[in-house]
Amino acid sequence: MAVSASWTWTCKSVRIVCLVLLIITIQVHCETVQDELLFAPGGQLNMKMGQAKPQRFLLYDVNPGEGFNLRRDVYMRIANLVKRLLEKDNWVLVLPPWGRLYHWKSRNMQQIRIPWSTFFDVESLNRHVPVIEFEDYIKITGEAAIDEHVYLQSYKEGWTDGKWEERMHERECNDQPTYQKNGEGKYRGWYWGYSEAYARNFRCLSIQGVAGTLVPYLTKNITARSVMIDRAETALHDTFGRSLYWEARRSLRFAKHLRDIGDEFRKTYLDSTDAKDKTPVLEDWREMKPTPGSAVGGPYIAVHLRRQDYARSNRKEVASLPKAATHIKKKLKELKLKKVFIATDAPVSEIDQLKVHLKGFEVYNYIPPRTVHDKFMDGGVAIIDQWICAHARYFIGTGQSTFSFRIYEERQLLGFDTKMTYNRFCGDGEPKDCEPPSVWPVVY
Ligand code: GFB
Repeated sequence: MAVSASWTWTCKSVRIVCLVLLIITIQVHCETVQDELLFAPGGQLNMKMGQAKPQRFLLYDVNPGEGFNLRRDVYMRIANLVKRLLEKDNWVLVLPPWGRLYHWKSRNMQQIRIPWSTFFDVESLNRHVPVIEFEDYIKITGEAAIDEHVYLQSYKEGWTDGKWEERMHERECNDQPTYQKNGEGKYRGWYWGYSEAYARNFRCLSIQGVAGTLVPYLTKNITARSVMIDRAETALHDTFGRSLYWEARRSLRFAKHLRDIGDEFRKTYLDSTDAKDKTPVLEDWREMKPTPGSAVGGPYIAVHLRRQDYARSNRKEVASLPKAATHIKKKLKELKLKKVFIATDAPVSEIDQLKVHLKGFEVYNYIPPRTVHDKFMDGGVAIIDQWICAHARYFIGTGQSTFSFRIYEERQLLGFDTKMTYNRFCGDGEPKDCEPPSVWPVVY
């Protein structure tokens, strides 16, 4: 690295500043070199500087039927699996592109091959475990190929003597796999919409246990460079509710561009800003540790009213629109508020009905401009809704909905009191004092 003479001379009078600048420059340079070595494309085994272990890649996918917010939960299980694997080898988590979700119904756009950066802050994820997008994986390894595709499944015979115990065995596949070997010996099937992608090998693994059960399997039984864990939801959380669980959750931040849109809506319609609401967001999640109850929230109630398949299947947790409206009005009066923000997957006709029931109050819902919807799609709009809900003074969710669960967590991470957060509508099939959602306090 060349440091010019004139630059050094100019710095004479400000030696300390120069020294600091020099150290920073060298550090940045070294980090860049390290990154280049770690992620150099070409397919050869790359070594991390000062580390003799080869680079390995963990990919994963989830049951196609699962929704956006359960998938976020599965991410946490896998991220913490990688955390444990890093104690043994030099692993990187490859983020499975988003798409083809049952609930993402907008048909005027192609919702596949979506990188995580569209929805989440990838730099924040990286502060917990090393992650890369699938597109980067292709660039680094030279092709969209996976060495080992491991399909998790349950035990055909069920639990041993009706008893649950942790266990794991390679077995014949319970069902005919949708991934099939072609004439070239490549396993083809759905790899997030990348038709060129394939696996070199495919096996089924019966498992009953937490994600960490896979550590010996991935370090001893399989030594391939890249491994994909499919149906990853089969493996449970290692540390549910404990500090490592929360670290993974805290790192799973919404993308800044989506938060900004939500913030603009709060400011324009709901008289809500971070300064007034006492909900500051620090750049690095590791430095955020708000005191529970420190957040005040904007002067509005937010609700998440899950409809669509929930309402159609007559789940007992679903409140009818008049019943939900009665609950909202009662709370608005109690908290002396006028505004309610409604996040919902309901059709416009149902939202209009709800507005009629809430006459006399100010009812808001987020309708994305065409440009926002085209760019960030149904997933992005869902996140904007969640972000606005996360900043309300009081929140009411829908029982059993993972969409609501993620809002409960988000509010805790912003410093809201659990009483202002862990609330839900009682369904028509439930008593008036139905059981509230379970509280999982953040552990730092
Ligand atoms: O997120 P999610 O897994 O939550 O699935 P549940 C619901 C999806 O519906 C979201 C849309 O990801 C959104 O695309 N959606 C729901 C919403 N509520 C809202 C909302 O308030 N605003 C916006 N913009 N979109 C589970 C599913 O859903 O329900 C399972 O994961 C299954 O696959 C089960 O269908 C019955 O946990 O509520």
